[in-house]
Amino acid sequence: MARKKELKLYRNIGIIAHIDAGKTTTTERVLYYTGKKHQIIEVHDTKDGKSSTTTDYLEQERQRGITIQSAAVSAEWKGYQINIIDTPGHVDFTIEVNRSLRVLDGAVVVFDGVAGVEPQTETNWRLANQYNVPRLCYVNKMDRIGANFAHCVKGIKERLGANALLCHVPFGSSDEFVGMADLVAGCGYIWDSDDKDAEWETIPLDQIPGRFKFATTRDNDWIARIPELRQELLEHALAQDEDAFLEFVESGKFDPAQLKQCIRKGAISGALVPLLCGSSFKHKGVQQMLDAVVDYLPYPGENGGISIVDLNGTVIGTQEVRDDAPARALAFKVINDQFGTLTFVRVYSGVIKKGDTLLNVTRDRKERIGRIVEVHAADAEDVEEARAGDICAFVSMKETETGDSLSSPEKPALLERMRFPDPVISVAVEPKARADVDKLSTALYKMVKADPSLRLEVDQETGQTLLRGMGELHLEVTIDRMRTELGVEATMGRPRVSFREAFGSTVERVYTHKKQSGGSGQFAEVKMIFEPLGGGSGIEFSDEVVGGRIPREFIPAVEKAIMSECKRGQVAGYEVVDFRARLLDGKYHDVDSSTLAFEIAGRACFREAHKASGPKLLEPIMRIEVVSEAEYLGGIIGDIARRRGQISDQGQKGPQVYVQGFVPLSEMFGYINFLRSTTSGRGTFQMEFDHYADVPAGLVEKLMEKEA
Ligand SMILES: Nc1nc2c(ncn2[C@@H]2O[C@H](COP(=O)(O)OP(=O)(O)OP(=O)(O)O)[C@@H](O)[C@H]2O)c(=O)[nH]1
Ligand SMILES: [Mg+2]
Repeated sequence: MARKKELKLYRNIGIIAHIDAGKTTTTERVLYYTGKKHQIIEVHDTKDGKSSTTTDYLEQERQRGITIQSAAVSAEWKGYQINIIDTPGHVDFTIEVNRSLRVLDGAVVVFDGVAGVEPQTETNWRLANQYNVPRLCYVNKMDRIGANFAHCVKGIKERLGANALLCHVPFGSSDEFVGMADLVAGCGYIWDSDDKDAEWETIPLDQIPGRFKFATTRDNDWIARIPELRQELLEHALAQDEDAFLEFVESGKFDPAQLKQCIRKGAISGALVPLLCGSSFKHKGVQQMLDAVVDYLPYPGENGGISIVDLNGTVIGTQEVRDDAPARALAFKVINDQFGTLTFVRVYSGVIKKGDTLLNVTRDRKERIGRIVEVHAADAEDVEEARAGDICAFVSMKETETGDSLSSPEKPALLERMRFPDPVISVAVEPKARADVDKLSTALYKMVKADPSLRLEVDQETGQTLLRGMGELHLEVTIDRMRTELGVEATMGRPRVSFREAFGSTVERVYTHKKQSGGSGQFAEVKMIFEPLGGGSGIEFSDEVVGGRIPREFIPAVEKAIMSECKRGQVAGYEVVDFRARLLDGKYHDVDSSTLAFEIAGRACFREAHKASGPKLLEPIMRIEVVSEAEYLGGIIGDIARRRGQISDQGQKGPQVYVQGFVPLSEMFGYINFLRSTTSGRGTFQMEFDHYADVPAGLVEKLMEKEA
């Protein structure tokens, strides 16, 4: 079977933004204007549980009016197939943005026209930088009272560091917003109403000034600046092509098709970020945004292929996006729903057919592809094959997990891995009914498998099952989804901070394990050095034994002992991280030495060394941003200091002020109550994990008491 549609006619894009910017609302409009859907559902009308937007179909999403998991939809626009992933904006669900960006070719970053750049937009922007994803900015909600285009543009340039290319200029703001000037096409669009089927009138640039007299100077100034901004756009964009630029400077002439090519080139390389405006809710600017997706965002592979890495993660090559190449795909999401296990993949090269066998290169396991489906939010449609550039799902895979590489067995290749955030909060989870213990652990296992930002652990002391995640909402939603999707009810304890431990200094230790009891004895001796490493560097084990002083077969036992013993540190039983364990030397006995004896020696050596190193307790430090009225600033800053926080930045944000800083998570529980009472309910805040830092020595005991 030949390709149904040329690769150049595809766009795989994500919609990313801070919470509530209007991503889902925009996606609903896209589905309506592309003819996929005949009715628009509003996010705030789904609480009754009777209706749902296409992408927010989970019960938890409808009730809360927020997106929790990313959902894919596809639509046709002017002959192009546009696959869209609507992502959540809440910080607890960052993993969904992370994995979507990893496999998408472009992104539309949505802004609330009043709030401008918000903390989660910054986080998502950084993620898009990391994965090298070209993007467009769409300043939404221009119809809201207080919408301020200038403030948004400034934030995009200054806080995100984007080389924004102003393609649109709004006509008015709040209830006067009626359309925009299109500086690329050189015309203006004016809608005749807020209705979803309203038509727009296209007028030439020179007629625009005569049409409007807005209530604010700010809005009128934008109209007055249109000729100057058009000139700026032309120069800025044509600079992407030296010849076109020179011709323009000399003669003032340019080819409109070439202008678009220039913007496309700049957008794909990341040199330019086209900036548009609109109001999805009031049905203005969505079609223009779709045109820009087609015009300026890349087709699969246009921005280069995918990196191939070796076992250490070092890049050793690139795979171009082509059908006539070995099959290569990346699994980026696993969900359990009414269809069974669905493994979402992005196919980078080759053609994968129903019935094919692929190699899971990450796990060195063969997987047969029984069924392939194209997923449209809550629905799935069977297809015969998946090709380079496609995003689809394989049904009932057994071995494959998020982040795994799938490849043709003849030409295996490992694709660049995904990076996952560290969970920082944990809760103890118990079944509601005693008899459900086994059901609960199966259900938890399924949830954790589907969400790499969750971890499951058993508290060694209390025997409790601990679920770790990104935040309180994340854990609550997980427990609730277990009830609605898997029918298992559980209760959750109080959320607790995920502390960690580290070595305080480098320690060398010899440990001899010797036991003589009746028959055969046990003997093993290890000499090891433990060195603390910098934050986030993980755990390394190096075998430096020479001359067979410990036989080869016993060395893995020592490594295993360290890797498992480090789960429980000596300060308060938290995981020990960021160290190198070097096995230097040892002794063995022909008869009495065994794997078990070496494991025991390894464990004891670790414990003693950790204790002797002056071990440290580490705590998660959160990056926070508080936004409120200026009059409360003093109170907010003073309180951050009392919570052992540090201010990193503060300034004006539209009519409000913002304060950014770093505060230990253990001091942040219940912060919302403080903020509400201090600011009469007008302040808001956002926080996300930033790094782990040492707990000051004098505080360890106090913190541990609080935890207990
Ligand atoms: N006034 C106005 N309101 C809008 C606009 N777009 C979205 N909204 C409203 O803003 C609220 C949030 O919209 P959503 O589309 O759910 O926002 P989101 O970005 O998907 O939010 P999360 O998925 O939770 O991050 C809803 O009540 C929308 O009706 C707009 O253009 N103008
Ligand atoms: Mg949403």
